Amino acid sequence: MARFLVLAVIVLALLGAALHPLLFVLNLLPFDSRGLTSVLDIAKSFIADLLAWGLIGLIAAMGTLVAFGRWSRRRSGIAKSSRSPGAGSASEPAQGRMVVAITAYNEADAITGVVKDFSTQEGVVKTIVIDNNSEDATAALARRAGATVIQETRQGYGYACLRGLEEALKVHAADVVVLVEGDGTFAGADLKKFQAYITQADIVVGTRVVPGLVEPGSQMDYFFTWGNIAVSALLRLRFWDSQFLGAARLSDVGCTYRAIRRDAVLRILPALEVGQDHFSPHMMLVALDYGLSLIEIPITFRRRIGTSKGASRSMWKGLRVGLAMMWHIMTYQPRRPVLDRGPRSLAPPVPEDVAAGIASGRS
Ligand SMILES: Nc1nc2c(ncn2[C@@H]2O[C@H](COP(=O)(O)OP(=O)(O)OP(=O)(O)O)[C@@H](O)[C@H]2O)c(=O)[nH]1
Ligand SMILES: [Mg+2]
Repeated sequence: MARFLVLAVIVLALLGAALHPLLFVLNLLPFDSRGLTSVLDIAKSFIADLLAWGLIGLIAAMGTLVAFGRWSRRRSGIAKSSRSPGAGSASEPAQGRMVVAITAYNEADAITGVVKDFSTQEGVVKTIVIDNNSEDATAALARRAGATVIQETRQGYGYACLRGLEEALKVHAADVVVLVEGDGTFAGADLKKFQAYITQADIVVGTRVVPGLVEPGSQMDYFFTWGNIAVSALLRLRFWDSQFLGAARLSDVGCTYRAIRRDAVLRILPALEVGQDHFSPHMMLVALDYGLSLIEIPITFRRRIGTSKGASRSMWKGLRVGLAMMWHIMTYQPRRPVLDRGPRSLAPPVPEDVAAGIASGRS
């Protein structure tokens, strides 16, 4: 309900904004357009009034929610609360032993450096390269650099990621699966950040829209930065949470660099089905649908080595991928089996001594 309300507000605001230049142009026309302009003027005022009253209503509703939240918290008493953070957690905190799955399609220029960078990081037990029908020396170079190379013949970024997840599950020594691209855009050193946060969530995804962490000349220009922020907002609307403005705090839906707990991969893998370029938001949708906890962390993002095969091949391709993502988010049908609908998994349980401290009022 809240989701549709917000969408309606966005559409009305866009419509209202479009009426201004339209009326301006109509007034300049050499023929008499007074009939039409007066109707449009009324529509413009109506939308402005509606939005103004909507804003006042929103502020009133927010005030009520804040007051009600405070009142009910005081009434029930936090110390008596039986629900500690993580009560619904589906899994044990991960130990941080990682298998890294690298997707690669004609990445001969970059793959040696990427494999060496990731395989030498602390906690990495295995590095796999998913070779997606490369015609260059990607596979041979990856093997020589020390990776296990798997051939995925179904062409597509999503198929390469899916195969990466499947192959990673075969590595039983690892309890965390990391997905990454073979184009040199991501840094192995950032694995430490994923390792730190994967103890607190089922899935940790990188965000590339953090000022200061994005190398000039990388894929993240104005178009991709704003586009990812806008599509993330749509995804937050799709899985809405009134308090946090979305079930996950997301700003970048297209980042491949992500860590997933092994048990979380086992849960969502059967439901993952997108083989093309909009796989990344698809995986987020399925994860949120299945009640997994998903957090986003800032990562460094570098200029790619070699030529692009994805969204940044051209403006047109970027637009097509963006529209496919938006369409998928809007039309996604929840697929979590009814029997699986347990509580949303949160952070790992609070240690008993800390919980006892909270209960006795110690901070
Ligand atoms: N686009 C695309 N990428 C594939 C495919 N198979 C494997 N990949 C790999 O998946 C990753 C994503 O493709 P990229 O070309 O980096 O696309 P992008 O990240 O949107 O844009 P840039 O990094 O700026 O080029 C790369 O590591 C590719 O080598 C495929 O069929 N299509
Ligand atoms: Mg890339």
